Amino acid sequence: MQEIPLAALRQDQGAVTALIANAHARAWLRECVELCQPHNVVLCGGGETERQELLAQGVQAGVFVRLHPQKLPRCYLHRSHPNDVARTESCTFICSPQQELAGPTNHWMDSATAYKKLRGLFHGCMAGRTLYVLPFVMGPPGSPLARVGIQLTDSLYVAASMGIMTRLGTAAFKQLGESNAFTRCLHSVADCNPERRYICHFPLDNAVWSFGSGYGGNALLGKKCLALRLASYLGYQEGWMAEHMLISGVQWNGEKSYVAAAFPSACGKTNFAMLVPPERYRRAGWQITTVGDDIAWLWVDKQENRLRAINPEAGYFGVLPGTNWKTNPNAMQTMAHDTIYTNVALLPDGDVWWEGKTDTPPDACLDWTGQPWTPHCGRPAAHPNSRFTAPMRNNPALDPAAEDPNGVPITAIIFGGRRATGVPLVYQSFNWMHGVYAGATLSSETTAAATGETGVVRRDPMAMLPFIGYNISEYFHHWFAMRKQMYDCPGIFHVNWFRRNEHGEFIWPGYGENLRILEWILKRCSGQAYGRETRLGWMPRLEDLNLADLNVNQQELEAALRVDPEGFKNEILTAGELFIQLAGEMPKEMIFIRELLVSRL
Ligand code: SAT
Ligand code: MN
Repeated sequence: MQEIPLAALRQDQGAVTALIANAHARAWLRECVELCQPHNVVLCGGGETERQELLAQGVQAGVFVRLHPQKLPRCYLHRSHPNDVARTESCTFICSPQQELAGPTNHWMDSATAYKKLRGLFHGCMAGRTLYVLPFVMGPPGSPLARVGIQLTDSLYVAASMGIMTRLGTAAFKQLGESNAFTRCLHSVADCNPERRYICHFPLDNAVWSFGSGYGGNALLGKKCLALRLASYLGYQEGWMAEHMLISGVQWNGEKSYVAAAFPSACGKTNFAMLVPPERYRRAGWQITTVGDDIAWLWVDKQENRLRAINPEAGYFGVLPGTNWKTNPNAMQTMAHDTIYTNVALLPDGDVWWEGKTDTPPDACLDWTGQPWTPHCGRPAAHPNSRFTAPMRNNPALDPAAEDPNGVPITAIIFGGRRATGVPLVYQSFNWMHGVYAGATLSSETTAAATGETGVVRRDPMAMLPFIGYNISEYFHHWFAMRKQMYDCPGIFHVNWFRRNEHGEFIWPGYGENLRILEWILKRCSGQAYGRETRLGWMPRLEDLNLADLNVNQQELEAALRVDPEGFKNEILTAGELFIQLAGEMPKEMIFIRELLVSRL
């Protein structure tokens, strides 16, 4: 951390040039300082010592609570403002001169109007506060897709979190050199007033202005704002893709394969990415390793014409409720040290707790807002969207290629939603085009990851509805167009772990057992498994799945593997809403596939 003297910054004296050699970055910083008028400016160079210093300052300032030093070494608790606990999609805008760029699924604001409004809000908003300058790289440095961003923020929590989630510090300036190609990320929590909360993206200016929230995707601007919304638009222009996908490595039968999977927020991406194989599989040498748990950047390499992927992030921002030593031991180990816990309960001894961490709740604790809590008080102890922020190098199952600038080759793409009824456990699309249709019509029940009602079924194309930074019909076109770059393409699959029986219980046990479905998927991709042709796609029969030692109701499972005609019809009909929304803009491939499906009814 280096303090930048304000006077020197204004006059651009040698001291500042030595700290920030890039003239574009320097000029932009000067502009933002004039606008926000912070009391002082601190440049974060990255590294462990600096992080500990930031955290210690946070403890002093009441931003962090230090947790039990032996049970949770170098771990901290942060409580966010109670009105600021999840992404707020209603305050998230794509800003451009024409609405056409944002398309029908994004909130849009005219750029000039947005800049005017935001300049008004940012004016003087950091008076008396520190502005942290956070240069960061998304992606392994040296990767053809790696991107530099610089976030200016008045939040210590954000500064400490960005140090975990991105490759923070001077490495970014090294990667950037003299170039102007960095994402300008301006952020202030201000007074955290939801009435004055704006997360504005300017795809044409490679900029994000975020005001009035300190939480997750609203505030850690490298994540959803840069790595998905802006990157998706960049990828569209440059011929690659930014997707809301985990990337896992699978060691099996002497082979190593990689899959990418898209599930909406809080539908188990982190759990799937860190899956521990069931005992029988472990004995047979199966192993799952994590490349990424939330975002994938995918491109087609020019030598082999195959789809490859990197994880642009350096850490995980994972959901806590339901996470425990049984459901996700790798996550538990990952967050055992050097982790920031947000909105969990604090135990009297300085340990933390959340619903589902243990079977029996603690007798007493402080809930996520800091209020005394007991098991029968009628409130949850942790917020349903409480999270851990941990560096990926803590993950005992980190894939050896997680830092490889050349990424990993992708064998299968998996789309999944959270659906109680109607959608079967797994099917394989007939081809890329049909797979794109399956992804584009993905639907899921809403979760606590975003504000609003939970449990409502909504269409969430490619699990990207809140993250496509441009016109969704162009986005679909781009998916179809990507196929033309590939010689051979990954198989595309659809899964639903969340189907329930008539008593409302999950039919499929999920978690580690999902590997049984993954085995069928990988074998399909290498021509080693049978698939039955159904109206929906290729599906396994019961005997095509390895169900040894698994305690599931065979009848229910069989039903979960069937395409029921009414459910199928209903899916096609309700997908029609998307077609109406996109009116004349829907790619013709989508229309043809839908006609084919209808003709199978
Ligand atoms: O967007 S967040 O980073 O807050 C989490 C998510 O919704 O996936
Ligand atoms: Mn996510």
